[in-house]
Amino acid sequence: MPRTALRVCPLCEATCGLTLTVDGTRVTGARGDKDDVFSRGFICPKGASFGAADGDPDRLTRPLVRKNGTLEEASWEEAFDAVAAGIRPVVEQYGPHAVGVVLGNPNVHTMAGALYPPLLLAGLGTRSLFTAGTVDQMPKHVSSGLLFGDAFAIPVPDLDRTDHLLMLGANPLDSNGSLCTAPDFPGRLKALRARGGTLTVVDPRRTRTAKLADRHVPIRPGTDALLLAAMVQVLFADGLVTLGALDEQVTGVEQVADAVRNFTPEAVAAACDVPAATIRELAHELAAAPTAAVYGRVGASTVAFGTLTCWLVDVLNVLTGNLDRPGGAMFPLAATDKEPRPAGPGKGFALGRWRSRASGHPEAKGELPIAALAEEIDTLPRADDGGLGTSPVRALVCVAANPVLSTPDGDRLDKALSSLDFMVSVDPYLNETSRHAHVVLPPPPPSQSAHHDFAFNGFAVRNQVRYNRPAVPLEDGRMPETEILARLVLAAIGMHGAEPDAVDALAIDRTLGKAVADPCTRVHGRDPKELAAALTGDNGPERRLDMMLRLGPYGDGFGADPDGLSLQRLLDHPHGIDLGPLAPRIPQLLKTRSGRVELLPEPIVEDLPRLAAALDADPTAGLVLVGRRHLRSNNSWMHNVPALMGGSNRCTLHVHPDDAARLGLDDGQHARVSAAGGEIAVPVEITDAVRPGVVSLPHGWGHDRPGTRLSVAAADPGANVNQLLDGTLLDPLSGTAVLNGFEVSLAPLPAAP
Ligand SMILES: Nc1nc2c(c(=O)[nH]1)N[C@H]1C(S)=C(S)[C@@H](COP(=O)(O)OP(=O)(O)OC[C@H]3O[C@@H](n4cnc5c(=O)[nH]c(N)nc54)[C@H](O)[C@@H]3O)O[C@H]1N2
Ligand SMILES: Nc1nc2c(c(=O)[nH]1)N[C@H]1C(S)=C(S)[C@@H](COP(=O)(O)OP(=O)(O)OC[C@H]3O[C@@H](n4cnc5c(=O)[nH]c(N)nc54)[C@H](O)[C@@H]3O)O[C@H]1N2
Ligand code: SF4
Ligand SMILES: [Mo]
Repeated sequence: MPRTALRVCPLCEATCGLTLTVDGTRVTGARGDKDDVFSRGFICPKGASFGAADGDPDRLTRPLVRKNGTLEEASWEEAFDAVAAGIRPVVEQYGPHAVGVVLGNPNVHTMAGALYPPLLLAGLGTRSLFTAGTVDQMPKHVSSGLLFGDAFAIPVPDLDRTDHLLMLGANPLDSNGSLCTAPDFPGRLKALRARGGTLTVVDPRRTRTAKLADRHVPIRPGTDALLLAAMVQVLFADGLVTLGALDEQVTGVEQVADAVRNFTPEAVAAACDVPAATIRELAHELAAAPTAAVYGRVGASTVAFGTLTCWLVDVLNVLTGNLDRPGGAMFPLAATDKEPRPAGPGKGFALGRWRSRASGHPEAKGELPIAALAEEIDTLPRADDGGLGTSPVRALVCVAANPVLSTPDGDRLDKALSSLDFMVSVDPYLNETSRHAHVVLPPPPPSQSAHHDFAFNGFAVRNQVRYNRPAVPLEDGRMPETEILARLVLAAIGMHGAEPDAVDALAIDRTLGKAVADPCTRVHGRDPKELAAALTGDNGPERRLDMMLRLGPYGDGFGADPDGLSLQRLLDHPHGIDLGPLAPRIPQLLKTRSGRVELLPEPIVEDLPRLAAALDADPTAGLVLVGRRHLRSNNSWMHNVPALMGGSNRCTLHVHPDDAARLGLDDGQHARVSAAGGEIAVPVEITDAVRPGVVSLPHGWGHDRPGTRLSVAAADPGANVNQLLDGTLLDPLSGTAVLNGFEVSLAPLPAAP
């Protein structure tokens, strides 16, 4: 008899609650859970294919261990023996930084990815950390670190209450939203317009989101920082600045006025290809709206001025009185966040505490640019010590990441990975990256994993909390990903063979020890052993969730508030618990040294001359490339689900009709695209949805490398757009790769015979 089970969808950031139909151990259907407190029944085509993605026959079921050069199925015991034997000698001979750790996007979609990587990094003591953040949102972390003293204090548009949304470089109708967790983003945008609000979309492409907007500004790629700086200039010049409730909370306002003085609308118009009058209107509309939010995402982040753009987004929110007020840009408060502390000065945010070995890139938020991963492996360190020792990276722990496709110059990375002394991948697939590993540890499919959104609740447009136990019992021979990572931590830190529960017990001891010693918590002065004994849950990860919930802002405080949250309360509410609309959090959340919002931080001052220089560049030179996402795709790893492939989900190059005519390209014909990192051949799709001078190609394709097990994806491999990049183009403050707005050249290829 089929039964149903609830599961929050892990396939994008919207976190929709799903009702799964389960037949035995197979998920045979998925529909939106109409009782879910947050998503209220919404589902998209990807969520509807949950069963197909979950049950993909190409998913690995057993660990793989390299023997005589080939990957063979092995027992878990053998696999972890090989991990310990691979990593420890590297640490002992070359030091901890010789072990690199790569964390990919799905870590923010799993409990394991939230709970164990911090312990792995601390236990190893390595500074060689590379994550998907530096091909994504790192500029936002840096800007928030500088403005608010906390890299995770990222404001989200208060989508359900705002009167005006200015969106740059985001296409939530296809991506379902990012750093703004909102199930049914499209419906929420339609509701904004239905209540009389306005939506402006700035994007070089006329996206599905742009089509929904009141105004679409088809900006020249890479120039948003100029546009936003000019809007700030207009606010000052036209007397439109108002800080509202933040009046006493912000430093550096006058200094910002000085810094943007020369970025007038007239000065930036040619570079942005946006009329000066339009820029003035955008600024006036923003200032005049009863409430408004400025929001920028991937197209405002993975660009040459990524950090400046992200900073200007929040400068505009501050200067129009919209930061931290209902209807503006607000800070969520997740159930597992720390209990709020009294306001006051904090430690601030530092950049560049160490530098990469080969090129001397400064760290940001403890990370090195993932675009520099290959050179950190294949190049000997420079003589001067950036703080990483004298050895290149010789061993790699890769969790839920596919950098061969998702980061610049996969061909070079391919070679570098194959030269490592040791590599372990925690990945359900044998793919372009994991094929280089000496050991592959496959997590079970999502239906067999418990779920809680540690990451996305911190970016959600409404505070709420949900927890699902596994929808399907763990198959024989499988290991939960939480246990895989706990055992990996033990193997990496020289405790191979200890019980994985020891890792959770250690985390619990540390957290409770800190909490009872902290006079600002409700458990101050209590006995940590007594608190640990009071934790409930069937396993280590559940006990840790229980602890975080109970210590958190809505928690029961271990008895202080009997109605507060605990694991048991979540289990009693399978459709989740609503924790209310977002509420103002300034000044409490600020952790800058001044205890204020520091509107013009020094690193920004130092980067502004680079922006000024962009005013003089010849904007009409050459073609530039931008990315795009498709509703039925997800980065590099969902091209293996037949139900999601085909139709318009294809790896084609969008070219404007004027450019196609100029270059002699026909629709469907193949073109050669060349840039600094290499060249690829792709079919052309002529469309006026891209502006002239811009071509667009999706990422995550290029599934034609040997040695993978991706039968569906390999049949229609597409080409890897990131092969066009050589890894040297970075936003200097955040180390984030420039994936949008880089120059390419195009040539027609003869039709295939
Ligand atoms: N040109 C260009 N490049 C881009 C982008 C772009 O817009 N343009 N976007 C960038 C962005 S925003 C991102 S986030 C990165 C993503 O970069 P990555 O994180 O490197 O790439 P993904 O394709 O998300 O690959 C995730 C890996 O996790 C595995 N996986 C899936 N589910 C699980 C799981 O439950 N557990 C584990 N352990 N593994 C799992 C998959 O098999 C896959 O190998 O790509 C970036 N690359
Ligand atoms: N269906 C689907 N959903 C996804 C993903 C996926 O691969 N597929 N990936 C997930 C991930 S990891 C992330 S990070 C999010 C990303 O979510 P979004 O940020 O919404 O992602 P994109 O759809 O890449 O939108 C970026 C937009 O920026 C535009 N753009 C490019 N360059 C510029 C520029 O210089 N200026 C401006 N103003 N715009 C520019 C592009 O044309 C594109 O429309 O999506 C997530 N959801
Ligand atoms: S919008 Fe995202 S979370 Fe919701 S069903 Fe679709 S893929 Fe899943
Ligand atoms: Mo991302």
